[in-house]
Amino acid sequence: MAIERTLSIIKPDAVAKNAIGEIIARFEKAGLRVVAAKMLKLDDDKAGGFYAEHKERPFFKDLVGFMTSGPVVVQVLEGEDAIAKNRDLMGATNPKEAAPGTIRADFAETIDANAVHGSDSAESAAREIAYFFQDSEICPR
Ligand code: RTP
Ligand code: MG
Repeated sequence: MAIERTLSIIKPDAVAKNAIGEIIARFEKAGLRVVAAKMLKLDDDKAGGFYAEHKERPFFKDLVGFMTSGPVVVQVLEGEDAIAKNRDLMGATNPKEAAPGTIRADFAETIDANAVHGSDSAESAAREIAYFFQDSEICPR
C-alpha cells in the first residue's frame, strides 16, 4: 500500500460542537499523521472554489452558506492508503446512512452539516491540498 496524502476539513458544525480533538484523535488512532493544519473562516469565493465541481447542483448555495457559517480546520493527513482510509473513517455523506462508529454517524446531524470533508481520489487530494497549503506549510514526518 502506498503512502498517500489527503485533505481533511473539520466543518463548521463539528468545530461549533468543540469536537476538533475527538475527530483528529480518530485519524491518529487509525495511523494517519497530521502533516499540516490551520483554522480558517472561509469566504464565499474560497468555499465556492473548493466545491466548484458541485457548482451546478441544487445544493451548491446551501453548501457554500454552510461552509462559510463558522471556522473550519483544514488538515493534510498522511499515511498508508490515506485517501480511502479517511473516507472509511468519515462514513457516508448522509449521516443517517453512515456506518456506526464513523465520524459522521457520531458527530453529524444532517447531509448538509456532516462534520467532515475528505478528498475522494488522488486527483482531488492533489488539487485540494494545493488549494489550501503551500509546499512550505507541509511538514513530512
Ligand atoms: P465532501 O465532499 O464534503 O467530503 O462530501 P462527500 O464527498 O461525501 O459528498 P459530495 O457528493 O462531494 O458532496 C459535497 C457536500 O455537499 C453536500 N451535499 N448535499 N442535499 C444533497 O443532496 C447533498 N448532496 C451533497 C454534503 O454536505 C456533502 O458533504
Ligand atoms: Mg466530495
